[in-house]
Amino acid sequence: MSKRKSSVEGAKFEVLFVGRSNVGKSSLIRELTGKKLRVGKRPGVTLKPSNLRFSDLLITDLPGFGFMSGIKERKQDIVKDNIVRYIENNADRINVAVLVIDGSAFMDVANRWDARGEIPIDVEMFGFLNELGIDTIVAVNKIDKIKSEELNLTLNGIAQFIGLIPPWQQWPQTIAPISVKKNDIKSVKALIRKRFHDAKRDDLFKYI
Ligand SMILES: Nc1nc2c(ncn2[C@@H]2O[C@H](COP(=O)(O)OP(=O)(O)O)[C@@H](O)[C@H]2O)c(=O)[nH]1
Ligand SMILES: [Mg+2]
Repeated sequence: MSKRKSSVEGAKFEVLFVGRSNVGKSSLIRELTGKKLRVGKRPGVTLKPSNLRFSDLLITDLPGFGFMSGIKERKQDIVKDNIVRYIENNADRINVAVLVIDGSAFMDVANRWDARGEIPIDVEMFGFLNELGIDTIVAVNKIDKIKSEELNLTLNGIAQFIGLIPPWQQWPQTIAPISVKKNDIKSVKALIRKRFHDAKRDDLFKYI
């Protein structure tokens, strides 16, 4: 049987989006590229990465990891294994990863895990990407849900958790507070473009 030509064939520059389910990955990709990605009926049920292709630019949306209500633990483990395998197998081609987190929920969730002596899954993922030498941007989404007087405190807490010494403003190449809902994504867009520019690929600006 003939196989459909792979959407990753010939890709030279990959931007990878990763994060828990429901943090806004697909919404962010849609807002950045103007292209709608395949979206599952139920959040997090997709097991496989979905791709967008623009010339030799590959944009990958990984399935959401972590706890998903109504989805069996066994399936969550499969998703996590698939994600880890995908990143390991493609680390050489991935120029930049965008770890999307829900800024409005992160501190509560992370503190709960921390209190149990566990490493929060977002923190684990950031460390994993770093270990593989993958340049990573942390897009802190849903800041519209954070009270303005608490924003700096929250961003400092997130920085601290992922091992970046606060204040968060010391890490302008890494931490990008955004609100896809409010259409405020310029910080992450600028950071992705910076990676294009550093790779002498300003021609990719027309896609993101
Ligand atoms: N309040 C708020 N909601 C958002 C924001 N971005 C995405 N959402 C909502 O979060 C939910 C999950 O978004 P989705 O893109 O499907 O997340 P994914 O599972 O990570 O791909 C949807 O209901 C979005 O409308 C944001 O910046 N603020
Ligand atoms: Mg999605």
